[in-house]
Amino acid sequence: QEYTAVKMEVAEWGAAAQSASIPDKVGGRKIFLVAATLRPETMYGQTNCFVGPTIKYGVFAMNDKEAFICTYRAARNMAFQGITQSRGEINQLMEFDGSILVGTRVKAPFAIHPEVYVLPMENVLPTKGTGVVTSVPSDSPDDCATLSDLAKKPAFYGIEASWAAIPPVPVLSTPTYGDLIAPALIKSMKIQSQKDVKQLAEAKEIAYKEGFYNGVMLVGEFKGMKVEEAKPKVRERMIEAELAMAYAEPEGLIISRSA
Ligand code: ZZB
Repeated sequence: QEYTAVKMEVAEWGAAAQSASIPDKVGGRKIFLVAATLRPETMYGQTNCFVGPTIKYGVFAMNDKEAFICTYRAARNMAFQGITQSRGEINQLMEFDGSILVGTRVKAPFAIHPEVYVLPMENVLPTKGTGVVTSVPSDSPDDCATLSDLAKKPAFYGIEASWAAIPPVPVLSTPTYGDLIAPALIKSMKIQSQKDVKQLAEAKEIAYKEGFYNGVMLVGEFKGMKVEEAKPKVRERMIEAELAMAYAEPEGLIISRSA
């Protein structure tokens, strides 16, 4: 899979990170949560960022100026994809559980909400992407369902209610589902929570296909353009701005490099 890895710079650590004395910079390096996405064109609609509270994350030096927060597995992949200063070198500076990151505010590249909160998600897979997921509830049924769980029981999830109360931002429109495809699917498929994984997988398939083949951009530089065309352009813009980079999972890397 060829992902876009989006750099979300830490703007302010949450209470848990502050009590754990996580520094603002490590060895002079800025710190970024790095989220792997297949939908760069939806980044305008980010409302928060998700981590798995029980997943282990590291802080990895990429070069003298930047450190990334992601899983060890992702850092190792990055080390072989020209993202670290020297090939194959993994320089881990810290390690903690995702729960430490909850409540931190991060910068969300290209988003209409320039800063968003890090929140917990039960279904984050440690074996996919970077283990950090940027959340777009307008177009991702998983994100939409998780946010509604969090909004219902903020104390249970250890968050402030307001962090999960940001309404989905319309990013693209499809003829069948309108401006907010994920909430529309959640409603029509009667999905109750993030635990409804089977229906959510089905809803995700529909949202991917509808958005890609029939979607038209509602916001941003490529407003009015078909999603199919806008997608690589938004990605290119983010990469040019050094707010993102290409990131592939191992199988994909080998195939794309030898092809
Ligand atoms: C933002 C976004 C906006 C995403 C959207 C999807 C959608 P897939 O298809 O299963 O490969 N993701 C990334 N890493 C993880 C992880 N470790 N655990 C759980 N979810 C993860 O999934 C790729 C998508 O799953 C990624 O793209 C990311 O969410 C999430 F509007 O980033 B996406 C219809 C989906 N729409």
